[in-house]
Amino acid sequence: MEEITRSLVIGMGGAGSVLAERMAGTFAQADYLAIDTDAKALARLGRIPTLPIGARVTGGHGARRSIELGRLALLSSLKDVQSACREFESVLLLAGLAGGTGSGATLELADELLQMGTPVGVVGVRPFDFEGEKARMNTEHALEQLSIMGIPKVVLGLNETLDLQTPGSNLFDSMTNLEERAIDKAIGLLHELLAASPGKP
Ligand SMILES: Nc1nc2c(ncn2[C@@H]2O[C@H](COP(=O)(O)OP(=O)(O)OP(=O)(O)O)[C@@H](O)[C@H]2O)c(=O)[nH]1
Ligand SMILES: [Mg+2]
Repeated sequence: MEEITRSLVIGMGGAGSVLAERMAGTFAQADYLAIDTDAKALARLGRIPTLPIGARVTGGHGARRSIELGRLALLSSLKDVQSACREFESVLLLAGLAGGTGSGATLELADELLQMGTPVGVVGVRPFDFEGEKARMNTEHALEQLSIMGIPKVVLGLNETLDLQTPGSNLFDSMTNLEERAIDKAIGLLHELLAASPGKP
């Protein structure tokens, strides 16, 4: 258990931040941070530290589903992000992969962590089918790039949790259900990262 305190869990973008905040409520053996291009979304969180990125690129209003804006936002705040990650032995990124921040900033940060020699993993959320083509393409691009980088990942699909059979079930239930499973997966991946970490004897 002792080693796990050297891990940082970062929620990337809106969905990632919500996930990180929920995980912080159930799993105390890691440090937490929420990173987003959307200042208002960060202000709604109460439990974990926040780091706004890319204010000059997005005006603090989010990356509007643009991978490119998400990437630029992360790069424009690189020094702040690097210093937030530096002391940790491993970093786990949580993200809704359909978002501009959840895809672009996550990819850029994962790449940066690889260059820093910090073990990094990703727990990603696939969008509902009804979110459309842009959401799907962002997600596919992010998954492809993470595979090319060789980054360990676990992906959960919102659509698969959508229960159309049971009366009274709704989107909120689907999201909540997925969030609980994502947190279990995140804890598993944290342990894997630590086992692979260079600081391990
Ligand atoms: N489980 C869960 N999924 C969410 C939530 N909010 C959004 N999502 C999913 O995550 C995807 C990405 O949305 P956001 O997290 O809002 O996007 P973002 O990463 O902030 O990116 P931009 O807003 O484009 O900068 C959405 O398409 C949904 O599929 C949430 O509260 N819980
Ligand atoms: Mg957002």
